[in-house]
Amino acid sequence: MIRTFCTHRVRRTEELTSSLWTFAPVTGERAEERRVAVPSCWETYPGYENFRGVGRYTTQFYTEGNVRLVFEGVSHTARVFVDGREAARHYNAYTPFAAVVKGLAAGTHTLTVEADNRFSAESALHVPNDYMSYGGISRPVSLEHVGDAWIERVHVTPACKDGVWHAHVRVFVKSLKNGGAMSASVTIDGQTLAFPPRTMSEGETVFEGDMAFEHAAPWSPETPVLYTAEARLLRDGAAADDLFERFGFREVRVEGKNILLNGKKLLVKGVCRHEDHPQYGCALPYEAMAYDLFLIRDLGANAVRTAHYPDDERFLDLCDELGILVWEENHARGLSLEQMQNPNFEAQAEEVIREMIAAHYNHPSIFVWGILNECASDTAYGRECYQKQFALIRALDPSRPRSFASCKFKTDLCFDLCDIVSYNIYPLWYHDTPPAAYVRDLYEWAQTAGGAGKPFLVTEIGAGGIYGYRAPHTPKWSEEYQAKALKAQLEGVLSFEDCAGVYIWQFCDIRISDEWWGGRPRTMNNKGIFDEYRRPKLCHAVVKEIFSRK
Ligand code: ADA
Repeated sequence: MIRTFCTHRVRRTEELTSSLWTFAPVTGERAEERRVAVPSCWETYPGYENFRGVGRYTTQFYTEGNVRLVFEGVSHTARVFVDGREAARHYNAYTPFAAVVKGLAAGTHTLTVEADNRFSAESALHVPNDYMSYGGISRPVSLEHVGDAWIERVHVTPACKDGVWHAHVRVFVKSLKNGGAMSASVTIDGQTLAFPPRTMSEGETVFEGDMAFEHAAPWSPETPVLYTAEARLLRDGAAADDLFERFGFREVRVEGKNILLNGKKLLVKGVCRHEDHPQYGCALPYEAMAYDLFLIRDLGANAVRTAHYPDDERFLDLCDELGILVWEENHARGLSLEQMQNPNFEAQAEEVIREMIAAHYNHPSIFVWGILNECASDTAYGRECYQKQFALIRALDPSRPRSFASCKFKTDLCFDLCDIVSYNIYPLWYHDTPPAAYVRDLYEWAQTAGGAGKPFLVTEIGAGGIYGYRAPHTPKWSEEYQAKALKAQLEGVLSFEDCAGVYIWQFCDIRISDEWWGGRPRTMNNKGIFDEYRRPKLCHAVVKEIFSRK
């Protein structure tokens, strides 16, 4: 499954993830081949639990003509070959990319994907960290049969004017050559907008226009109503290609200290979640994603923060369907000034933003774009990077507010650049400070540092708890201490009238890279409400009780 809904009726597509692929290491001493399922992470193959290197995946497919191979995620650097010829390269595990191969002869062809999860000077974002950079084809792969022109993507921007919902639609068409007239149409809820024919030019052609809907039902966490935009590409009136996208009629605005969704003030009660699981690595199957979201919803949470990278599209589809709000952010965690000065950093971080917004633009559940979690926002160079990335987001999507999670406390230089001020804080864990006083102190400082009058979010708060470590004297790392700390933290933050909400760090315990400074028990991040097997800790009942309060 690539999406939780049908995306084509004309374009022939197939997932190349049904039969087993052949896997073999390229680096290291081992050489044996084995059959593996895709998507998967090689850390889940017996003997490869700690393999950091290059692995090669191979499969065959039968086709003729032009094909578009779509990779939802390869961790963390990919080289793609078709019949031995390189067809694409891509850096970053968390954003999709495609390889287009023209004019294949009828017959069976070989697809080879080399994935590399090594840390190196070339990789500015995947670095030893407090989460795991896995290796493998970690998200689905699909084979699409296309002609000389196809619909690359469809973006729908909803807006409400005088009580009437409007949809501004853009159909991005990719053409392999110049010439030939093609037209397009978009159908939403039985209404069709037809575009007149245009002569295709090699590269991208955009058809765009507006549609109005007197009786559209809005999307909200309470009523997550979704609509499908059916885009068609026509040649001489016949459908040559199509792409269906799903969206919701909703608007997000910042008004003073409030975040408004369809004019209603939001109070965020969320959790931060990594894509991590002891049985799957970061390649969680659809059912496991759904299970996580059911647990999150059962907590009484209404929001998820995708720490610290763009998530699998199927997870976002589920959030759309369940009405769970999403803070999605580009890929970065805790990069120092020196790490941000890696010559590849800016290009790699900005490319993630482009790919994240291009792919995830239509999800109504995403209400804020985040960047650069806990990076060097307290430095002049860091500020330049934040400024460029916020400008890029504004250019790609002016419809959503922008923010970043700071840990720089009273030294941050970037609160004037964002629409929402957000802090990661750990009172009662990294420092024994009363939470309510601490969050108020930071809020008041932010008012003097560019954040005046803006919404204020706590994007991380929590404490460590080792599942099964029970101790009545409530020492740190016990489940009792974690429950006690989270109670004080959540009550302290949610009682602060100028706070727009909170994300708990974090949903579940996760594996971290051994090469990081580590020092964490089990070489895991143990601040989950659940352990890595999704077993609830004592704090689960505390969180559920507090999140259920109105
Ligand atoms: C930071 C960081 C998280 C995690 C957390 C912790 O806030 O953003 O990824 O490392 O600290 O557990 O200390």
